[in-house]
Amino acid sequence: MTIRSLTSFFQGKNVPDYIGFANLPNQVHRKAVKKGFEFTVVVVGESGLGKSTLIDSLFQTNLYADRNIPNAKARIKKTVEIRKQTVDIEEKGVRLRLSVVDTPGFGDALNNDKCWDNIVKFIDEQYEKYLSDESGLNRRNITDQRVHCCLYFISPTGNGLKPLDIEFMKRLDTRVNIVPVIAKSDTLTAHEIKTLKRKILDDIRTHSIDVYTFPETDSDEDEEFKRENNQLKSSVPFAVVGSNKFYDIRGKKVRGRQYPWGIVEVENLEHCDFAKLRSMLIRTHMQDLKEVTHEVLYEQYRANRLRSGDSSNLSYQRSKLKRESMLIRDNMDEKTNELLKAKEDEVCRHHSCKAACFDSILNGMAYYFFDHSSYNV
Ligand SMILES: Nc1nc2c(ncn2[C@@H]2O[C@H](COP(=O)(O)OP(=O)(O)OP(=O)(O)O)[C@@H](O)[C@H]2O)c(=O)[nH]1
Ligand SMILES: [Mg+2]
Repeated sequence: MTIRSLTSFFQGKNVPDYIGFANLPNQVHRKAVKKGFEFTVVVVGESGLGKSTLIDSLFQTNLYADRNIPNAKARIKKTVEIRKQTVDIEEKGVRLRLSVVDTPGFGDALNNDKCWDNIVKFIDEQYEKYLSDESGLNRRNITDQRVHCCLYFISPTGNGLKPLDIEFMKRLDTRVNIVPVIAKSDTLTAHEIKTLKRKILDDIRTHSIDVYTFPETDSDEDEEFKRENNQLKSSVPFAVVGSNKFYDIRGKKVRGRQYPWGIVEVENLEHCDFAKLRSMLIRTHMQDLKEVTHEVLYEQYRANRLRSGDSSNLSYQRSKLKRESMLIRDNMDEKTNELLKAKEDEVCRHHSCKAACFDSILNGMAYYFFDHSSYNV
């Protein structure tokens, strides 16, 4: 709109009888859509549990066309191997930069001692990168590569969590939102799934593992959302099935797994929780996962980092996760608070120094103009 048309808009009979700030959400929406979204998921779990297949099924992109299955010899030596792949997906004009971090081979090597090290290191590196980008000059255009969610695959054959799962999850839970899933749930009966879910939840509670907690819904939230939120909450750990094969069922192409007695449909809610997991990740809770990552987990990393001074001797302190970053700040020990206060004082000093400089420049200019005008007179 040109200045002329704007003027005529406000002078003519088109003057709106409202101020217009009700349009703010649209502005925010437009800006966010323009910028696009970034979301990173890491899949963790024993080898062969169907991680790569599930990722294919979830995001409908064949990220793993060039899959390379290690032979027995390679497995003995292999520790953890991190593979990150990024795809740009667009749906109805909204761009999503999705990154999937795969950890093939975990639990696959003969010696699984400290097999979490590389994954933990990878997650920390993303925080470290974000931290240094934040203190750089181009803060406004930071690409967020932090890991927002970890799909933790639990074996359907176990009796709850294995000791390795517990160790692994405990190391991850202060760093990333863990969403536990029961892999290959088509190998279990409905009753077995129910029992395994209960056992896993018991283990999570007994070992104080902080998995992702769904946000409480506000009382003014619409009923449909409340119902969906509760339904998703009660499905954790999600019992999933993955497949990259399609079958014709009732005239539709359907993702599924064919058995002699019939086809397990991946997206059928009566067959497994796949559709619920996808809903939660993409449609209903992606933003919350990102917020918890930024406001709770990253804040915690940052505080620990300030306390330790440098990333190499980071002493990671477990503390109960809270959604509000201010609560975390209240919980920080005195030393961290002192450090943060010192930093804030420094910033204040910097600002007042800048203001003083600015004042003196203005005064100097006033003097200069005054001087010149008096000279001219
Ligand atoms: N029964 C069943 N089999 C599955 C399922 N998902 C994948 N598989 C099969 O399990 C095997 C391993 O699947 P992958 O997706 O490669 O497993 P992964 O966890 O990525 O394995 P690594 O990359 O070695 O860690 C393949 O033969 C899949 O077809 C499932 O939901 N149910
Ligand atoms: Mg894989």
